[in-house]
Amino acid sequence: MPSTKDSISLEDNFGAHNYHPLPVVLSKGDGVFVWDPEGNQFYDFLSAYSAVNQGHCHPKIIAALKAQAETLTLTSRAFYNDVLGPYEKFVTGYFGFDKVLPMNTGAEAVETAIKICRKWAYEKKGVPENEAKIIVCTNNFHGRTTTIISFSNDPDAQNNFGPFTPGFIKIEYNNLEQLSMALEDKSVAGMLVEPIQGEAGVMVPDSNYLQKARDLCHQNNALFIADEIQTGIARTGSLLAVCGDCSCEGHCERQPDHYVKPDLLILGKALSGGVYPVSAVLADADIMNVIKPGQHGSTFGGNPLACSVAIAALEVVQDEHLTSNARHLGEIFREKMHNLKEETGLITEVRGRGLLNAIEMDESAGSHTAWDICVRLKENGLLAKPTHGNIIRFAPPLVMTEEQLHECIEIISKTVREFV
Ligand code: IF1
Repeated sequence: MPSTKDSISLEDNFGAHNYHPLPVVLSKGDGVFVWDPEGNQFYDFLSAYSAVNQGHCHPKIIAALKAQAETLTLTSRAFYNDVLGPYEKFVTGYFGFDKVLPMNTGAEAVETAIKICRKWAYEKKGVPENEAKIIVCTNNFHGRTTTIISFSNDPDAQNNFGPFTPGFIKIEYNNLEQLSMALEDKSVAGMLVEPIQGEAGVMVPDSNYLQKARDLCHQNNALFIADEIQTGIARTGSLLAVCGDCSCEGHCERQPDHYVKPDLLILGKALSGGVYPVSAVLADADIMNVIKPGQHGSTFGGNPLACSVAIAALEVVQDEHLTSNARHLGEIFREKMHNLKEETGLITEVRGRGLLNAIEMDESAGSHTAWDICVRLKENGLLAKPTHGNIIRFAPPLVMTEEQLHECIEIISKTVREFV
């Protein structure tokens, strides 16, 4: 296998330059650890942006992948297969919805939810054809397709990719007054929102925001669409981030008192444990049934391999109590980061829930500092990457032990102190 140097050179020479990775090459992963070609070990504190919640190469998920891969991988939806139905029963029961529309990438699932929401608006709400609007929040991240970047306010995501898809209204995140005003437009079909804005820098809304946002949507006959691609599947210390900062054992979908059940739930990433592209949109029948045969789909959507992997990935979350582990370790992590903030004066804010956390470096420290800190973290054996400018996101696999977390906290603290 190529060395670190050769791997980087090959990517530079033959790959599109659509990323600026940290200068590290990964060649092996196991649980919370990854290794480079020279055998250097690192703690993974990004988890492939929360796709590897179950840890790298989880044996149960890999076993499911191998078994299905030797049996039947893809049938297309031109025919039935004997894995999709059992998966659909499993995943709808797991999250408490009537139906699921299986897709592959997160962006495909977001596009799917947008299409379902628009179709529902025309056929159920009576919005005039081609006039449906969907409310989105500023600083959102929902993927990189042309429609999705049409409602981004990130210049890098938008510049020179026009013309853009119309039909989206931008409001401030965590601003119920603006939502209420936007909903006065009767052509509004729904609201698409991240329960916690990951890429924006792990922005956690007020505790009652999601509940009140959904209530406002329903008062105005509009759908509440939760993009849990990054926040879902135990990452934030509950099964879904729309469960809020609850203390129950994660399966809040059956506890309506605090579970803000979305009309459309979008999942991806850890739905497969990072082993295979699997995404999904879940909804109850009255909404999902607006989609009729031939109106939506994809070659790989709901393929047997994806379904087998996803069942195993979700079983691991339950069997290994990843929800409560994420909640417990997250509390420890934020407490220690708050201490580091007080000690060093370099950190202006510590944010997060469960094991989706971020530290915001003091502006005077400059955005290069966040990058430089991540380079030093790598040299000290821990991988993390800045989001926008001076914010560093910390999101380890949810299988991490408390002992390992304390070791990582020591690495992070020691490294940040070098920059005081
Ligand atoms: C990249 C960001 C994170 C997502 C939410 C939909 C999608 C994502 C909330 C689309 C994907 C990924 C994309 C990846 C890096 C990563 C990311 F930095 F881009 F913004 F996590 F914050 N909704 N997020 O977070 O899912 O189509 O990628 O499967 O594009 O670099 P996808």
